[in-house]
Amino acid sequence: MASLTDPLGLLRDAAMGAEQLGRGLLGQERIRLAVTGLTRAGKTVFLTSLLANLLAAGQGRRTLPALEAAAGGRLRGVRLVPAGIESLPRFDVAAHLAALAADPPAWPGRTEDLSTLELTLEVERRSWLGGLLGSRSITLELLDYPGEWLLDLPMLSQDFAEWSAATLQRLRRGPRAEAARDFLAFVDALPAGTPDDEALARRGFILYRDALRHCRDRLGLRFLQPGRVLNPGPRGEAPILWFFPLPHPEGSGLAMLLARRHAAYVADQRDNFFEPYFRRFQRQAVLVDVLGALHAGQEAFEDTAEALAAIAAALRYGGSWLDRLTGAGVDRAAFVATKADHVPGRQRDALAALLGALVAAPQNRAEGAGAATAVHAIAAIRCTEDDVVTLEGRPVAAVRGVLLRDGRSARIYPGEVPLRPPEPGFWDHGFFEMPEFQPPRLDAQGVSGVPHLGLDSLLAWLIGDLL
Ligand SMILES: Nc1nc2c(ncn2[C@@H]2O[C@H](COP(=O)(O)OP(=O)(O)O)[C@@H](O)[C@H]2O)c(=O)[nH]1
Ligand SMILES: [Mg+2]
Repeated sequence: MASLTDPLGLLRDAAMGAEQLGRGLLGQERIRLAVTGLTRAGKTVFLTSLLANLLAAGQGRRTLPALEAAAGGRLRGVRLVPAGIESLPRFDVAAHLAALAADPPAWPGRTEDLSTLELTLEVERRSWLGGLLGSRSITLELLDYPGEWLLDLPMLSQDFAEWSAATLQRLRRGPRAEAARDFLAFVDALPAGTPDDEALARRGFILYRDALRHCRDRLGLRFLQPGRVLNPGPRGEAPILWFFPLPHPEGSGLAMLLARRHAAYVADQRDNFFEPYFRRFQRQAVLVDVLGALHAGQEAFEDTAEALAAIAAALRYGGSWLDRLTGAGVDRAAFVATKADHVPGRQRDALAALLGALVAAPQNRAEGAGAATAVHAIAAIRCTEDDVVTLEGRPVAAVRGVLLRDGRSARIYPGEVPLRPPEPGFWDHGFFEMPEFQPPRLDAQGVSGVPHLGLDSLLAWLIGDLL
């Protein structure tokens, strides 16, 4: 059994149990749940909390009541399936739980964003009179992949010239132009028919990559392509990534080299990511840091909205070439506003409403086929309690939590979450305080789960019907 000095003993026990269980599981039921979101949306924290709370529920704790209610029974056992011969990285649940169990507790470290993990769930069924109806074993397969890659979907239908034109147009707009100044100066100086020169191609790629990183890290922008430049994934940075948009994208020489790489990249994403993974998963959670986008300001918010619209369209559209990718797979997709513990109670409803407005923009409304969608506002790991502060003599709803930067408890008035995408005037008031909170410490044996807000209701909607 797990001991106090071995905070992750529970995990080891769970893995060992799964080995025995695994043998009897061939041909058993399987639920495939994919989780995505742009960098820092909260994917790693979400999966860590999901696992901690499922493992605890398997030990008899009532950590996910809405899920158990939807399943019509109790989770009797939850086990990690031990690593087999998978070619993908495994979600490092032990390291993430160890971070939360440390003193002081820390957030899970940054991850390479493509990983999988499998669990077996044993659900005990009871009739409404309380009689036991037996139990079922179900394999839950989780896939964590970077949302940035979904933004490559529109690239599948563009050739290099079309992609170059659209990308350069976006890059010349607003604050992007400043972030991309060196890159734009470089490509604008390249005449049509520039000869094929590897050093030049390399230099252009590095300038382009730096511009994308600047847009993401300093401006909070999200609609950035290609996704693997920002998030190379387990296969690392390879020559097929070394392209960038050109003002004269046609003809021979450099243009042809970049066009060949662009085509190879698009084909590679289609064959090695969209086709094999996207298609196999029935259920999809799309995590969005809506509060972070509000906090980052108008440009960042509108850009996040544009990225989200592209992702939502990809998941919902029926009858198009996208349908060939999505149609066979995802039949339920939940859009999830994360980190909702940064705002007090009523504002969490506003947060869900705002996300609903963003993903239901008219241009995304699917006709006919496509996944059923829902919006949720959750905190995978709840770090705050609701509280009240006085603002200009008036009591206003606030939250109270321990700040990561100095370990002190603070009451924070976050500002008001708008119900709809805000009017320009909204941004004048400098919305939104959003400090990093310290996560609550995981108990030493990891048996009581992790406090959350709404994780169980989300899971009930996403997979409850399959349990
Ligand atoms: N307060 C709070 N912060 C969160 C929550 N989820 C994520 N965060 C914060 O967001 C950061 C990024 O989360 P992470 O899961 O690593 O994002 P990823 O890049 O999508 O995997 C974390 O380090 C936390 O600071 C949450 O439920 N509550
Ligand atoms: Mg991560």
